[in-house]
Amino acid sequence: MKAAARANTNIALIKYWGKRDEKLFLPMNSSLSITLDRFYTETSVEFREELKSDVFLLNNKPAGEAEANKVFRFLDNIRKLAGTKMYAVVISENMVPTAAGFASSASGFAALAAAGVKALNLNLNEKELSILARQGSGSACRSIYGGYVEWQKGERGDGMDSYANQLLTEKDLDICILSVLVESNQKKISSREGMKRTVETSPFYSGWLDTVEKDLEKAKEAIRNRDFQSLGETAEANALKMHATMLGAKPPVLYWQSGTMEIIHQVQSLRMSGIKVYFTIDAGPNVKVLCLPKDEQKVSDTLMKLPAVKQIITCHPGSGITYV
Ligand code: 2P0
Repeated sequence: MKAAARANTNIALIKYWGKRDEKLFLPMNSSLSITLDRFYTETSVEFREELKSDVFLLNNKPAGEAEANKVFRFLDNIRKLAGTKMYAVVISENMVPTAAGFASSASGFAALAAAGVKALNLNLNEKELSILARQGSGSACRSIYGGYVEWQKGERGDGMDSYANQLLTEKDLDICILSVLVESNQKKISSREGMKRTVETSPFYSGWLDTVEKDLEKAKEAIRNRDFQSLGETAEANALKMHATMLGAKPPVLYWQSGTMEIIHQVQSLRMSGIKVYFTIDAGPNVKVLCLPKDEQKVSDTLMKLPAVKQIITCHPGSGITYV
């Protein structure tokens, strides 16, 4: 009873920020992302009758307790679906370097959901797989699909209408996503903690909720029309709004470093020179810069000259789950 799957990570253009149900990972707002082609998690899951407990190896080592417990709790969800009590050996390879500035939880739980379900021969469609992956980490529900993906927040208390679906495949619209890494020694506040504190204490959070669904509609229209400028403008504004809500939290959540600002200003100045280039920022100091493939080299060379920039990794839209 063994299967293995690979899932790519994703970057949100309209951000998921805030939960209405922490246990089921139900979001306050819908979101939209691009699945990327460069960073992935590959996971094998083997259920065995004789095991007395679950085992989780991450990058060839037993995982830390906190990490392992998240995985074991997630396996409970799969066991419940299958009506089995069998324990499993989970072996995960993370090709999402921490330094790349992407969370590995999206690709991690998407790959685990896909491999676990296949190992038990459960017949889940993509929607059901997305609902399952969501319960490991919210953003994981988007990594089931390739290309451009929307996560509908849903309304129900049981989360059965909170899942992702694909808007365009990775082949339909190529854009370039530069992951621009900056120097930082900052102790990180996890996304999970950051969004919780924001929802509970920020007076600006209601402003976020007032406009995020409009941003989502604008982004979807831009994707439909292959309008890169509108997509970039909408994504950039949405990211800034998300960070603005965090600044109002108590105590404030500030992920930016001085290098983050340098990149923002350089992107703005490239734009003044006529290049269509935009940025988005997640729960960390690194910046993801969006541009058209024809401008990739110029944008990358210009940003690399900034002293605060350590490394740039160039990504494009990538595929959804694959079985290996
Ligand atoms: C996103 N982020 O939409 C947002 C934008 C970070 C900033 O999803 O608590 O690891 O596991 O559901 O998905 C990162 O948070 O949080 C995230 P949990 P997750 O991509």
